[in-house]
Amino acid sequence: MKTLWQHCHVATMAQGRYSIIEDAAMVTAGSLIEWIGPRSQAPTGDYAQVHDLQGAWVTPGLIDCHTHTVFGGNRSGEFEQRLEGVSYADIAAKGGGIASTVRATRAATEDELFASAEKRLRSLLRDGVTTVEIKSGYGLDLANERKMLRVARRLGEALPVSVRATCLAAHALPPEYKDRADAYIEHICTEMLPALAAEGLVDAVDAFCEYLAFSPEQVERVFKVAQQLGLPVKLHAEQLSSLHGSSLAARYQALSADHLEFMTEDDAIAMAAAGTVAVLLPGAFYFLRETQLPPMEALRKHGVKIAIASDLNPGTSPALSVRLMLNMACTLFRMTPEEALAGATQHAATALGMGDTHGSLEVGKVADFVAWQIDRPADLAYWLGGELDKRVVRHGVDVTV
Ligand code: DI6
Ligand code: FE
Repeated sequence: MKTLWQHCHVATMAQGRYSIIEDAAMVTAGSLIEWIGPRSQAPTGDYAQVHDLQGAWVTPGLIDCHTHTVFGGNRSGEFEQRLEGVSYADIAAKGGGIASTVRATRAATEDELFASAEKRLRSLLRDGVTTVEIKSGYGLDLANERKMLRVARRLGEALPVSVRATCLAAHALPPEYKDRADAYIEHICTEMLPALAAEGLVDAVDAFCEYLAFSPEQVERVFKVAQQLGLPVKLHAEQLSSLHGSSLAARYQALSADHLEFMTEDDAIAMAAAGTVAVLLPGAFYFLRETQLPPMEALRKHGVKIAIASDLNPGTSPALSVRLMLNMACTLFRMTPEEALAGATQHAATALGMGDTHGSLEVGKVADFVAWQIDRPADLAYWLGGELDKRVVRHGVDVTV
């Protein structure tokens, strides 16, 4: 079944550039793009449907390539306490911080986690997202990590969005392993990852490489097992200090290294050589009032692909809009609106290992796109959130919510 979409301009985002086609048309056949180009050259044919996009700007569907959408409770109470002067250390000593989200996530049923995550995910979808990555990492034992990953899979079945599920068991040390980080890593490697992978719940493996989380040596043990299981890896690296986790990630051909405020030029060289995408997370930078900027110059100079994501999580980035992240990437990191949009389309797809099928509007790729009623593509990074008038198409079907 062929469909013609016309009366629009397209920012195809091919090669991570706007790659604009003015007065364009697109032909979709089922879930794929069969033809795209100037309307005057559109193939004539017997179309089952013809859509007038009313002068919209069409872009690829937005891709949020780093989220922790599934979690129990939230930490707005801690946010308020901190602003009233209670220190982070005091909050943590009273069982707050990440530990409180682990408790709430463990206490929640799968259906409860699904219901709360669905609301957050719908916010992202209303903003034009058609693909999202969702991490585990607040369960921290086999049963609870499985519960989180099952919720991620169910969200992808229930909502019009492609979900990639990432196992982040090495996110934090669970209380029952206090002072026994190596033993927890061993448990992840011998029990959790093999079981979760065998159940088909894992598309990629992630870890938090940081002095207050896991060391590069511990992360490498997890990466080795992921490699044996045939799973690609990603890494939270260089968020608070420089441990060169991003270089370690590059050695394992990681899809991405994420955060990166404290990375060095040598890390950028290693990532460029490996094709590892730099996923920058301006929401966490903003929420933590970080002052160390990611090394934009080094990333650009060495040709590292840069993606932008929400990092949606209850502790450091309660961000429900990818477009707001595009704005922050521009204002905080001085990215151009074109770079930012590439970061939430083509480069985000590459950060999920989906770069050949998603992320740009080209013949043979999946027909996931948004027709925005805007004046120019820069509008997507310009408005601070809010709702833009638009139509969202996924797999060739209008799924506007
Ligand atoms: N980096 C972060 O910013 C979050 N996780 C991570 O690895 C924090 C998660 C939380 O505080 O709940
Ligand atoms: Fe994260």
